[in-house]
This record gives sequence, structure tokens and C-alpha cells, in this order.
Amino acid sequence: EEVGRDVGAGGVGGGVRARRLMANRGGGGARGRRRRRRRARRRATARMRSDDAKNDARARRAAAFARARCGVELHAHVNGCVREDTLLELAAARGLERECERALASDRDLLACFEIFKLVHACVDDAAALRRVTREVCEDFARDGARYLELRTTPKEQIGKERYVEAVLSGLEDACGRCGGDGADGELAARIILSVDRARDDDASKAMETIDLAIKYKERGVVGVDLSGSPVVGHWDRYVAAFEKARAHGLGTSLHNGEVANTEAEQRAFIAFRPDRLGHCVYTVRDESLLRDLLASKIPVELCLTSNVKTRSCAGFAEHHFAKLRSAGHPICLCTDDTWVFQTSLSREYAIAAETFGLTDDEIRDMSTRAMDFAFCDEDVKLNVLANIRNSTS
Ligand code: 6MZ
Repeated sequence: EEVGRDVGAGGVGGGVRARRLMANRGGGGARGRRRRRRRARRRATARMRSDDAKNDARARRAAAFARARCGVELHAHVNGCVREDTLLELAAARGLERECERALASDRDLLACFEIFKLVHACVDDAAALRRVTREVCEDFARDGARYLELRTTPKEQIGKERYVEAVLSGLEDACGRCGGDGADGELAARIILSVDRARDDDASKAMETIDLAIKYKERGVVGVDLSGSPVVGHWDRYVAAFEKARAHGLGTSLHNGEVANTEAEQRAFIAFRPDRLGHCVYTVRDESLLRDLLASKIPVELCLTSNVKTRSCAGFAEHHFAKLRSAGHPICLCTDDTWVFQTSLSREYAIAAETFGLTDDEIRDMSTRAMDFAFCDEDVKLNVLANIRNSTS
């Protein structure tokens, strides 16, 4: 293919450069073409084998992390983590199966993801479905080795915001017991963060309504609030008062930050607000002065490797800002963001970090333990979870 392009560029019949290239790559004519094809096939097979070997090694490592049961997940969106079979079943009942299969097969950048979420929301469109999805997401994280989970989700008018919160909390209780459990039994403890969606909650009063629900349901497992949704719509100004109120009521605050370029002013304002945690910070780390502000702030950052690579915000795992923040000694934690949308899991994210940045199992376990410092739950739950991680096997 490459040769073909060169020949084209050299003119019909091929220029001197093209002929030389052909000779170097196996000569012209039918025999040359066959030879080149064979070589390309051999290269492709070798590449596939090395990818398979890499995937196998990653899968083995992920399985080991899952068995070790030391996972801590602080940044996962309920509907982005829907179980695939469930989504397809809900979609089929709503005549949306084809669209879901297409969405799953599609490659996606960040903005395309928000179209996929619309489809998931069209499938998880009533309280029963939402309760089931929340329960299953908790079960899936537990099976993948999580000891502590903070799930975030956006209360939606479609179901009724308060009914929405009730349904999510019921799903949480179905999976983890009262208020999401306290980890004393060695099982997964889970909590809920309510999200304000920059697109959906398009005025201050809608954001305030979500914050008021978070305050109301604090005793049942809501521990924090988050600002998320498409980063190209909405303004922080609209939400500051709501997030200040949440903080005044003892809720944890987390803001999606720096997911797209050219948002320096907003990123500066986010850091200045001093939330308890920031999500992503992809572009924050690329700007000298913002990076300085971030490092000075010591605000823990929720990092989502696969999400940032799949949405093409980062060129590859090796280029991810995980390395920069870790080497600066900045507080970070590894998260999945959306396990279904990005076809990942917490143990897989740990495996990728281990493989890409050369971390040992112990270093990964330490990171996970450290993440509990940034969790929004009560101290006694933290102590239980830390003891569980300490006592975990392999
Ligand atoms: C910003 C995201 C996101 O709330 O319906 N969400 N917001 N950046 C991301 N990075 C990829 N991934 C998910 O879960 C889906 C919602 O979470 C937010 C979006 O608002 C999306 O609609 P819930 O449970």
C-alpha cells in the first residue's frame, strides 16, 4: 500500500524514486508483488502475535489484581458501566438493539461518547432498570476485586430526580446492604456521588436541585457531588454556588477538569475552588502554569488511562500524564470512568499501569491504599477497607 502511494506520487509508470523503492522492497512485477504481500502478511502475523502476547500478559496480570481484591474505584459513572448483556436486553425491549450494537462497534472520540450516553439513557429509562443496573455495576466491581467503590450518576428528569436517587440507592443496597455497607464484613463497601451534568443541568436551579438531593440522602449513602458531562457546554459560574453549598454540608466535591483544550480559565477557576478531587486533568498537565497550580494545590487527581487513550485525549498509555503526576509525587488514583463504554475494568487499568510504567504489584497496591485517603466515606469505613486490603491475598 505504501509502495502504491509512492508510485502514484512519482507519476504514472513510476519515477526513479519509486523504482528504487520497489527494488528495495522486493522488486516490480507480479513476483515482487507476491513477495511484498508475503512479507506484509508475515509482519502482520508477527504484530498480531505480539499484541496477543501483550493482551495475554495484561489479562493474566489483571486476573491477579482481581484475585488480590485490593481495588479502590473513585471515578466510575453508573450508566457508563452498564453490563453489556443487560444493556442489550433493555435495548431489545425498547427496539434499540441495533443502535447499541453499532455503538459498541464504533470507535469514539470524547464528544462521540456523549452521543453513546444518550443511547444508554434511552435504554435505562425507568426506576426498575436503573436499580438493576446499579446493583449489577456494584457486583461487577466486587467480582473484579474492588473493596471500595464510589459510583457517580446524574439524577435525571426523565425518571424524576428524586425517584432516580431512590432507585440508585435501592440498587446500591441490593448489592452491598444498608447504605452500601461499611466493609466490616470484608465485602465491598460502595457509596454514591451525585453528578451535575453540564448539558442537562443547564441552569443554576437544576444544579441546586441535585445538590439538595445529595444533602437529603447523605444518611443513605450519598457522599459527594461531581460536575461532569460534555466539557464543551455550560459554565462553571452557573454551578459555583451549588458546589459551595454541597461543601458547606460536608459533601465531598469532585470536578471533571481539563478534558478538552482551550479551557485554561475554567481549569484555573476549578483549581482555585479547591475541590476535594479533580477528574482527568489531561490538558492541565500540558500547560506549564496550570501544572504548577495543580501541583501546588495537592488536589488528588482521578486518572482514567483507557478512557483518555480511547477518546484520543492521550496519544497512548506511555504518553499518559500518569507518569508526570506520579513522578512529581502528586496524589493520584487509578479509575475506570466508564467500563462498558471503554471496555475496561479496574483490574485491567491496574494491569496497564503496571505494564506501561513498570510498577510492581506492591506499588499498585500502595496506590490503591493511598486512594482511600481521598475517599469521601466516613473514617470507620476507611479503616475497615484498609484492613481488608491489608489482609487480602496474593
Ligand atoms: C465527562 C462523563 C464522562 O450519570 O448517566 N460522563 N462526563 N467526561 C467523561 N469522560 C468520558 N463519562 C461519563 O453516567 C453517564 C454520564 O456520565 C457523564 C456524562 O454526563 C454521561 O451522560 P450517568 O450514570
